[in-house]
Formats: sequence, structure tokens, C-alpha cells
Amino acid sequence: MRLDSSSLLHTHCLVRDLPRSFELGLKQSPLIVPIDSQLAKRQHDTYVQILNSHVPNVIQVEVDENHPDCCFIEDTAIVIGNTAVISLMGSMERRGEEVKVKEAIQKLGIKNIFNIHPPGILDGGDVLFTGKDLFIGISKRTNRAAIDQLEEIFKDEVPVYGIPVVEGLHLKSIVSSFDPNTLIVGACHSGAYVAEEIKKNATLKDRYSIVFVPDPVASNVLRLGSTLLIQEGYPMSEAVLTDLCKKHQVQVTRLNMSELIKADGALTCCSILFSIH
Ligand code: CIR
Repeated sequence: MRLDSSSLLHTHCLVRDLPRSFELGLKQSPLIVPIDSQLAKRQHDTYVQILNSHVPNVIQVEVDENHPDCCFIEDTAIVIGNTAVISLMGSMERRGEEVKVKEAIQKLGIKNIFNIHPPGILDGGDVLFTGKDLFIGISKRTNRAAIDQLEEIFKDEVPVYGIPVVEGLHLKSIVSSFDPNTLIVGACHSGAYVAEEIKKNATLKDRYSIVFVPDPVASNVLRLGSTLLIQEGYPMSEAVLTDLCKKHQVQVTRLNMSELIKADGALTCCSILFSIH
């Protein structure tokens, strides 16, 4: 599968509201400042509004009060073209979130639906589809066995590359896609490792240019057609991203995600974006 820049225009998107239990979700480290739930809700609502103005079909999956992290819907499934893969999430606490997501995907008539099965584990936050390649983070939440399964599923469509995530939660905590040829990478130890992995691969090194941003969390951006959604509150990274957008005539939209970041979320993790033609 080779997608051009028109692939940046998604036709569909799945989102899921914040449950009332959101504050109880998993966290990499204990919080110094607690989550402000009201503000988290407003930030998420604004995120969904932004998606509504860029994606024709935004589908709300029913909220799941038993799973405080359910708003981080990206982790539950991958959808590329007519193929969906339902995750077996790396954290036991989150298993079950994928059930309603799978139902929503089935309702859309997506033809090929696969499940990751043991010993594979996979979180969608470790999956970066650039339009040309599928990069899969080997992390605390995703393993080599899942990558083997993805290689089999996508063998006639997209090359799959495993990339170690040496620090942090997910691959997309340190890298995301600006366009099919440009990756945004956090200037940190694990970001540098990702960049090295790409540069040392003979096929990949000429395919991607890498733009580093000083704040790792700001490396998680969401491309919505001719707009780039970035996180507010990281002025140095914002300057780099704004400059890049100017060069490519891309509009910048900023969103403060402070309360979702406290739960280790970011921009990509609150949606599953894809195109059905
Ligand atoms: C978790 O630990 O699973 C959630 N608190 C955060 C998940 C964020 N997911 C993502 O960035 N794809």
C-alpha cells in the first residue's frame, strides 16, 4: 500500500468520552498535581470538536465506566484501509476496552478484522502508520510476537518494522507523523534511538526526514488534512512545528491537553483515524 498526501484526509474517526472514573487510570509516575477532571473533560470535548471540523464521520463509542483509560481509544485497535486489527492490550487493567470498539468497526463494514492473540501483546500507541510503512514500538506494552502477527496480516500491503522504545510508554510518546515523508521526534534518549534505527536502515534512511522537537511530549502531533494539531504549552517545540508548517503551507491548531498528559495521554491517543473509500 502506498498512500500520498491525500491520505492525510481521513474519512472516519472513532472517539470515546472520558469516563467519570478517569482520575483512576494508569499512570507511569505518581502525580504531584492531581488531575482536574472538569478541565480534562473540557480539553477532551474541545479535541472532539476539532476532529468534527476536519473529519466527516466522527463516531462516538459508548463510554466504559469500568475502564478509566477508555478515552485513550487509539490503544484498542488499528485500522488501515479495509483491515482492522484489534489489540490485546499490554496492561491487564485495560483489557475489555476493545470490545465496543470492535463492534463499532464491524458496524462500519470493514472487511478484514483480525485479533492479536497471545503471546502477542499490542497497544495502538505503539503503532505508527506513516502512509508508507508501519512502525511498531517494542515497549512495555507491545512485544515481538505481536509484530510477527502484524507482519503476517499486512504482508501484501505495508512493510512492518519493529522499533525498540527504550524509555517512556509508547512509540508515539516520542514520534509521530507530519506527512508521509516527515517524522516529528522528541529530542530525548528514546527519540534519538528511534532516529538512529531509521537512519541505519538502508530503505528507511532516504525515505524520511526527521524533525526533532525539544519537548518529547510535543512530538505527538495529529495531522488532519491541511491542519496540524499540536499541543499548547511547549513554546520551543511550537516554534519548530510552526516553522515546519509554514514551509509546507499547513495551518496550525493548538490544544492544551495538560490533564490528559497527566494520565500519559497525548493527541493521537484519543482517536482512531482512518479512511474508508
Ligand atoms: C495507559 O497507561 O494505558 C493510559 N493511562 C495512557 C494511554 C495513552 N495512550 C496512548 O498514548 N496511545
